[in-house]
Amino acid sequence: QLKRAVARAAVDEIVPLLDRQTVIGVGTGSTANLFIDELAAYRHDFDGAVASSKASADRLKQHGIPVYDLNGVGTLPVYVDGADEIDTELSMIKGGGAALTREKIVAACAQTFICIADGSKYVERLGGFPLPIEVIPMARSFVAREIVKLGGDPMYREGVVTDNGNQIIDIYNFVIDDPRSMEATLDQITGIVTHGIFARRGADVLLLGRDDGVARITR
Ligand code: DER
Repeated sequence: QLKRAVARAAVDEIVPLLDRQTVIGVGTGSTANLFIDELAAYRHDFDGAVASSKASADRLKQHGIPVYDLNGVGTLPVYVDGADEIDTELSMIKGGGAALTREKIVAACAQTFICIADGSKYVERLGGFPLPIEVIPMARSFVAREIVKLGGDPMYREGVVTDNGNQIIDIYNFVIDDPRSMEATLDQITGIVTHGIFARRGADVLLLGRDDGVARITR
């Protein structure tokens, strides 16, 4: 299965970075979950992990892997996470799992971001996947109006509350020709906590699962 192959490749990729004191950053989603499972099987040569969601923290703990608060650790050598889309510059759309804020925070603390994904996520241009944004609840309608001005179709992700107590809007029909520029534009909109464009801080390595094996792609 492609996802398990990239999850295993990610463990192989990080082994040279690990020693008994190492704490790594771990993402959220079905591919990240398989990475956690593969990591657990390898479990003897690193100290623990910082998780980008309660769900990932729980999975790590179930495997007996120590989970640390980000405030208790310094720079992480590596962050391993999936993506909803990733382009040829290794810019990503993330947030399908509503964990984008903590994912972006832990990624910001890591030296190397390793993205693990199956081939369907690799695109020429971002925007086919609706762009998730995390908003402060009272600002949801204001942000939606600002998104319409930018040409997107905002849809409130009903019934979802993030680990931070905020809400998610998904932006449909939103073509992102220049991810870095759109990242800066969205960063200006008051009420947006985090948007799902990871361009300024994109991935450093992509492990892409294809029928013929796992491709290792760098910028
Ligand atoms: O929500 C997220 O950012 C996840 O990383 C998501 O983008 C990838 O989830 P998947 O591995 O289940 O496709």
